[in-house]
Amino acid sequence: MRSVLLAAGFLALTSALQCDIQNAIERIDCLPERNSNEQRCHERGCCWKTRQDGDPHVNFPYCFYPRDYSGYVISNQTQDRHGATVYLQRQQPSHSAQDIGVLRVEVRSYSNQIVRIRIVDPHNQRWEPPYPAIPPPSSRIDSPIFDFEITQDSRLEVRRFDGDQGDNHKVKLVSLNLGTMIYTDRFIQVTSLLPSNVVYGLGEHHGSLRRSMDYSRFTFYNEDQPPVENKRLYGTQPFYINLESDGRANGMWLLNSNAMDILLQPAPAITYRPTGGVLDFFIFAGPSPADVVKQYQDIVGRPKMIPYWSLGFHLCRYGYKSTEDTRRTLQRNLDAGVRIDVQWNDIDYMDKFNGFTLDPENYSDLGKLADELHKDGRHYVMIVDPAVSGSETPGSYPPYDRGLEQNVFVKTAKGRIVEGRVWNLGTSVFPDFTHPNATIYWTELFRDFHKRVAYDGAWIDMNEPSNGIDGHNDDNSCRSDQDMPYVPGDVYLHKRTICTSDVHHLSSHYNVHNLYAYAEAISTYKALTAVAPNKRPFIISRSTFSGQGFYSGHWTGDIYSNWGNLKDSISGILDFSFYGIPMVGADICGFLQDTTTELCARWQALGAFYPFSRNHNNIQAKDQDPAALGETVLKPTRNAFYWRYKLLPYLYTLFYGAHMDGETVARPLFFEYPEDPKTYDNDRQFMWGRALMVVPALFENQKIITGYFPKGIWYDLQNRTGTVDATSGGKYVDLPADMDYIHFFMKGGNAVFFQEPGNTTTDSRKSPFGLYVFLDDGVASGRVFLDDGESIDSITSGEFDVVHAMATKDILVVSNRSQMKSFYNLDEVHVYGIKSQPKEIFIDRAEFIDFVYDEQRQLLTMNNLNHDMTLMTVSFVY
Ligand code: MIG
Repeated sequence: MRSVLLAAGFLALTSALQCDIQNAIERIDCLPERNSNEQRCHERGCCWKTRQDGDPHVNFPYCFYPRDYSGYVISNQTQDRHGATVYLQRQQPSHSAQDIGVLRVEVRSYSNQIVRIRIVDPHNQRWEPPYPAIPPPSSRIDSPIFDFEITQDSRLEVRRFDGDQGDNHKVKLVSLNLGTMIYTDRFIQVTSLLPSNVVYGLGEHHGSLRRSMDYSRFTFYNEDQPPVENKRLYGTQPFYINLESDGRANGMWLLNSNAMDILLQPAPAITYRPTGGVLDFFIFAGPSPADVVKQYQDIVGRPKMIPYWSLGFHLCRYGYKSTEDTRRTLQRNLDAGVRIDVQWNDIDYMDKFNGFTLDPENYSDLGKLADELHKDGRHYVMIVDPAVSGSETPGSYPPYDRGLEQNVFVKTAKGRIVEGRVWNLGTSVFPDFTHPNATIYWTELFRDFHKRVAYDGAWIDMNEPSNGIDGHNDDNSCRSDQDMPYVPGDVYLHKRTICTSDVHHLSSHYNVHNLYAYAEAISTYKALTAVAPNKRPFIISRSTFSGQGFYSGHWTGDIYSNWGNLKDSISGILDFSFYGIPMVGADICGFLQDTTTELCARWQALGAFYPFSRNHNNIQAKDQDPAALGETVLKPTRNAFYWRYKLLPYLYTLFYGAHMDGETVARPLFFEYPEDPKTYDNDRQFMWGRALMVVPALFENQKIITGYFPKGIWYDLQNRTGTVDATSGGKYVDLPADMDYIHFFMKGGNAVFFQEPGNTTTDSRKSPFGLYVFLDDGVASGRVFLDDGESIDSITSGEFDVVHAMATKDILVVSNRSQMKSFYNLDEVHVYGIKSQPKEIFIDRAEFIDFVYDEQRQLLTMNNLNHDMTLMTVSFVY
């Protein structure tokens, strides 16, 4: 690696502080703990300036580091081909807590596009998360697109070469300020400058997709909290994407599982404040947003393949009264022409809300429902909560008895089993999924329960872990924030969960809290594989940690049935695309409170385009399954889901791209058009891959949707408004906000395979294939991934096909690069953007006559091809 290391040396402390930081927005907080005041500030050797009249920013720190502050200085450094090791020595105390006097900074190239920077205590092993498993550095680092430097003022900079503008032009992607860093046992702070103020990620946090830089604070300590802005939520994803002024992108991930705050300020800068662990940064040099996300997943892992059926529509609610009530609800929707693939049950099915039991009165026949669903080509999923009852008669409740025998419950610092209160009527105890016996224990429970109800997947809820009380049932000795110099988000850490002092096999709850769901997802994945060997596990988890997409999908939790949450569901979903968790959805029609007919009509239509598409509802809320709300909701539901089901071969292929290459499935417009600033704030529309853009109605009483169409040609597959021609540049177009359908457009340049939908995905899979070709400037291409849709090993064992389509206005070739594993029938082709009617069409040199040309739509349709998808050549003669 090319690098320059300049010794900062031990700078003499100047007597006059250099407080003249011209731009207030660049000030770094010197007193981030509570009770900032002038005296404490000066004790720290820092500058104090309060807010001036007319200052536009409210939240900037009054106490900030002088320009020449050298808390840590460089004492020693070595470098080799792949990086550098730098020792830092504390020069003046931070006064935050006991400083760690010597630190080691390890800078390592991880690939040609990835750098890792670790800042550790060389004398003490500090806590580091075991998940996700980090791969070793790439063995071929031959042409890194970045270098790094430690500047005279102790900044560690990572810079990307800008190929176009010559080798000397470099963009500073990261600039970590080591001089002002605070590094104590339970509080760390470090600030880095950002190349621009366009930042995404840092989930799980509610609100707009693009993050505010106005001294915004993001708190990470997984909590069961309905999604609202500025609160810590279910998951921890400390990864950001930064979009630079020319549309290039970079990103950074902090591998740290401790409670933390991350702050954005308008400098633009980012500040990390973890309360433990080490600093372990991965920097992704892009240069496209999609590259950044791929590089991130090279480190944290890519999602496993999902079962095909899980792309169907899922129906759920909290509050079905019985198996029969569940069945009736399903049936009324099927009768109304709603396509449903998966029926779910919430905690209602349990006996006394105890996991792995059945309510003997109302749900004893649940197994029958699962069997009926299977007979009809449908699937069944139910909720599983991690905590099990700790108050049953010994010998009567295996989840507790077996857990005791296998010693898998979380303990207090004094060695007793932690008793909290979740759903169980008495106490609840928490499996410790970091314990070596946990997976065996969990698998046994899953196996036994599967004998009673042949479920097909697991919905893992309450895994923050959530607790109805703060801390423990039997004592209030849980003073989690007492010895913390800094409390992230100013909220005590045992709120709605167990105590930080509680003990897991791997470490204290303080350290592993944010990993609880990740660990549970691993055990659940393994349990499901044991229950149904070689079937892809289907898991939807509320809580998440970085890299969890490898094991599970996610839904965005207890959102409200209101218009704001309908709109924000888009950013909620796109956000998880960034994290390598593409199987994500929001509760369609909203969870908390009553929905309305209009809201639910819009939401069903939008939800048809969530990667994970489930209508779910709270027990107190009125029914919101489409049939319960009548034709206003049913019409858009039938329409939107017709298209979803028809285009599933395309959606599924996007999941293949996610699994193989870390591509996103649902993605924001700026992923496809990073050079178009009009896309940066657009979180009202989104795309499926590069070919389909959804332009939904999101507001009450909406009559017009002003859609943004980036440069290119956009075909209207539904033939509602016609083609939008934006070939000469991106433009806004007003669309009618009709209630009975949702707008989506297909981007010219793509070829998209489809299947005429049956009632279920199982049925649809039997239909012949069709192909849409959307020409842009006379060309288009695309592919489809084909396999049995459920075997874990279909890719590793080679039991799959990838069929490609390449088209110009003169020729269309459908081909498969290797031996076809199965027979697939291509029966229809629709070519959009053919400017004049071909005189003749030949397929594999034989004349083909069953075609029609629609001049107005410039659409050529070929029917009854009945051709296999191994190789087909179509020529259009004009
Ligand atoms: O304390 O199982 O987010 O989807 O319906 C609430 C009942 C527990 C929270 C989940 C929600 C689910 C509910 N659960």
